[in-house]
Amino acid sequence: MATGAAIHSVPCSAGRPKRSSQRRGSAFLSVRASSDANTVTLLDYGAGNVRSVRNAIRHLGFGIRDVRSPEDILAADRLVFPGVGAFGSAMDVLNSTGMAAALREYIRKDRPFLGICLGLQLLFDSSEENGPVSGLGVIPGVVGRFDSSKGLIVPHIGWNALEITKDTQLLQGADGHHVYFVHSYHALPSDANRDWISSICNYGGSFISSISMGNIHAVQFHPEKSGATGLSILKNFLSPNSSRAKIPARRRASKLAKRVIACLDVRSNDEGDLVVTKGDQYDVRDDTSGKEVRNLGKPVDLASQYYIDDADEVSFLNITGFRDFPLGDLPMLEVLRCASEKVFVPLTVGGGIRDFRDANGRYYSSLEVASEYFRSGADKISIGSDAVYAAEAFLQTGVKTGKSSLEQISRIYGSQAVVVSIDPRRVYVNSPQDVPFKTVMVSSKGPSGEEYAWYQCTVNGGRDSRRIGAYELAKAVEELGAGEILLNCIDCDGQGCGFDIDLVKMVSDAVTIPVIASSGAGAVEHFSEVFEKTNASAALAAGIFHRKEVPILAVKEHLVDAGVEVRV
Ligand code: 1PR
Repeated sequence: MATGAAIHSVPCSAGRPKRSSQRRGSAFLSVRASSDANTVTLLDYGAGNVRSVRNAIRHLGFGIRDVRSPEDILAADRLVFPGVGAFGSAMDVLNSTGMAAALREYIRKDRPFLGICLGLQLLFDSSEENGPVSGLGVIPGVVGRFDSSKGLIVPHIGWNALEITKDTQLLQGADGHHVYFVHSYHALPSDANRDWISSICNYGGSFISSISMGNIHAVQFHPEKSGATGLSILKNFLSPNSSRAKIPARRRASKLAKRVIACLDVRSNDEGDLVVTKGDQYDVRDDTSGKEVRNLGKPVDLASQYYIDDADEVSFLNITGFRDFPLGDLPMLEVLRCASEKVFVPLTVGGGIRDFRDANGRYYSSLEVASEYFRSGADKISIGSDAVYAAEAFLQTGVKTGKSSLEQISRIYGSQAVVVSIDPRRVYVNSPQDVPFKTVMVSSKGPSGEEYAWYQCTVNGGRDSRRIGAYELAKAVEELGAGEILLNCIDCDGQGCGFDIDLVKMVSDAVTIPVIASSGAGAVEHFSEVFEKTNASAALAAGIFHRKEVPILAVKEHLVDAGVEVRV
């Protein structure tokens, strides 16, 4: 554990702001006053995408001033610090630019501060992430990894209800509400930091979900991605009023909520317009003589509606990305930009993430493609075909080259930002010995009475089958750095007969990363069935939501009645 940098100072005027005299007393750097009450200062040290935070601040009617130098930190009236990336590299940047010292000084003076995610962790003494690595040393304690040895799924991705432990205005109205987390590390509560803790959450035990002391606040969750609750927490920070949250008399135990995800398959129709479409077993063309691409609506309008309807996440799949070049698909990037200004829950984007050479011979790496998706507003990217090739190579050689799109993107953006989308097709067999792939005993026998099946992976939107099973692929991509699996099933897609429970159970039992069950939802009961019978962390649907056959709220109400914890 680091000791050198530890300052452990409670902000000098916790709860008693004395701004002007404190500023006069600063021996650190000269400070210029900033005046605009509707402008917030943002510390973005360039390690990753903070577009969502910017969008949320702007959505709440505030302007943003970016920190360019340590002096800008000291001059801030209100500072938001959304930490991104790994703990060690963030501290390297903060130390080498002089911003670490400015942050300590700003916090020591009890100036309004809101840290987000890594912006909370960096306040502590040290982190075990690739470490120990010293932090800012404002709060005593250590940041440790969630323990996955007993089957806990890490990263912790999803919605947990806040249990408020301290009277703080920041969390006013948020007690018992679900907020969105994405992290593998968390600050460990101890006697030494107890006074700082303002809320805790339960994930394999209690962990610190927020701290507050005077004007210093930090949250482990992402308020910018936590729907209306998150926006109101951000607003409490940006324009505080005098009322305080009451500590509730009775506490509820809460666990990670199961997620309900709305998915939009997007492609250009024959007129060249980008539309939301939906296939039957991946065939998106109507059964009419014209065989036109089904058009179920405009991508941004539908995504915004699903946000309002309480979807826990929205996914865009650019389903012709495998043959088109995504960076040439400017409408898709524009869709993402517009959607991210209106959707304050996580946005995932997939399709076409691979290395590419354009007509002029210019080479683009898959990392560049993913980076453009992130810059345009994606919180996570999803890789389909290219992940299959990477898994095949890994299983063949046993060597992780570090060069696949999956490995590179996960190394730079973190595994929590990388979803692998699997498109398997069921293949019936008489006996597990018939194939060198993992089989399951199927709930309904095959056409010739077969009792077993394996799930053969495909690429290019189901067009080409590969010699690898969904089970083998899932385990391999977990090894290669995937943070989550989107598990489709071509046989069930668009059929409305329920998720393929055999498949979802097999895969979700095999990996320790979250699995999103997809394909086949036709009724609310299909959602409770998949959560009761498998270890899926989320369930995704498309057709029933697009056609307005089943509202998202009806799914959630049904899940609550069935005793499944969800965000409502
Ligand atoms: O291979 O990296 O370019 O990624 C392509 C992505 O596009 C993959 O994620 C692949 O799943 C997706 N995709 C390709 N072709 C299609 C198609 O439908 N023709 N869509 C396609 C896959 C499946 C689900 C669907 C669920 C739920 N869509 O996402 O939304 O099955 O549907 P339902 O609730 O209506 O049953 P790459």
